[in-house]
Amino acid sequence: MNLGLKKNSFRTLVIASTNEGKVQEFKKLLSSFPLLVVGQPDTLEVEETGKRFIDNARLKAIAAARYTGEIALADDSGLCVEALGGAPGVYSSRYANTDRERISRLLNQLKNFSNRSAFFSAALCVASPDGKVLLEVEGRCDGVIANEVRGNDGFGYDPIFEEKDTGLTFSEMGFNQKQKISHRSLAFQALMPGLKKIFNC
Ligand code: ITT
Repeated sequence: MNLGLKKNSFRTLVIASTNEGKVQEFKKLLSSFPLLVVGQPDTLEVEETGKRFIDNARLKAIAAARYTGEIALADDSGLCVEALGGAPGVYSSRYANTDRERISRLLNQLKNFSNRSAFFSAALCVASPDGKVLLEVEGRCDGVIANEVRGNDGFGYDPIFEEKDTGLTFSEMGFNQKQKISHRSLAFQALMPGLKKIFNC
């Protein structure tokens, strides 16, 4: 794969996200890479106008790469609930103002449903400062929405997402266990070979 980049020309990777929980997960996932992994500047705002996770990941990666002049990795992710026709989906972060309010709205909406199947989806995109998409991948993790919050770790919807094989919420798992099975980790594993190529490491 010729990506049209000079070998070793970039050593910094910008995580194109304003979500501290995501940025921390990526820093851990990338800890073995010889890269300076930084969050995006506070001054950058990107409107997420896409209908699909991958569309928004692309928008965010390209905007951050152009803005910083560095290679950028964006994640657009969310929780898709079967009984709600896939909602909140790409609107997961806009479902309410805070994590606590988002969780309580979702639990409330599902009060009268016995079908609590759901999945987390993550689309990752890596872009270069000239606005070119270098890599794109997606990952998914299936589970159900718990009846109440459980566990202390993680972020976002983690306390109510019960992973299907373990029966544990992401918040009950802690990072190391979540890392083996989460939507973001699965997408990241698919991204890794291409990322190594880009950074020649
Ligand atoms: P950026 O767009 O700046 O990255 P964001 O929080 O707005 O930040 P998204 O638009 O991708 O990110 O929205 C994702 C939503 O889904 C957000 O509310 C997250 O907290 C939630 N989410 C994504 N991955 C999650 C995970 O692994 N655990 C819990 N919640 C997650």
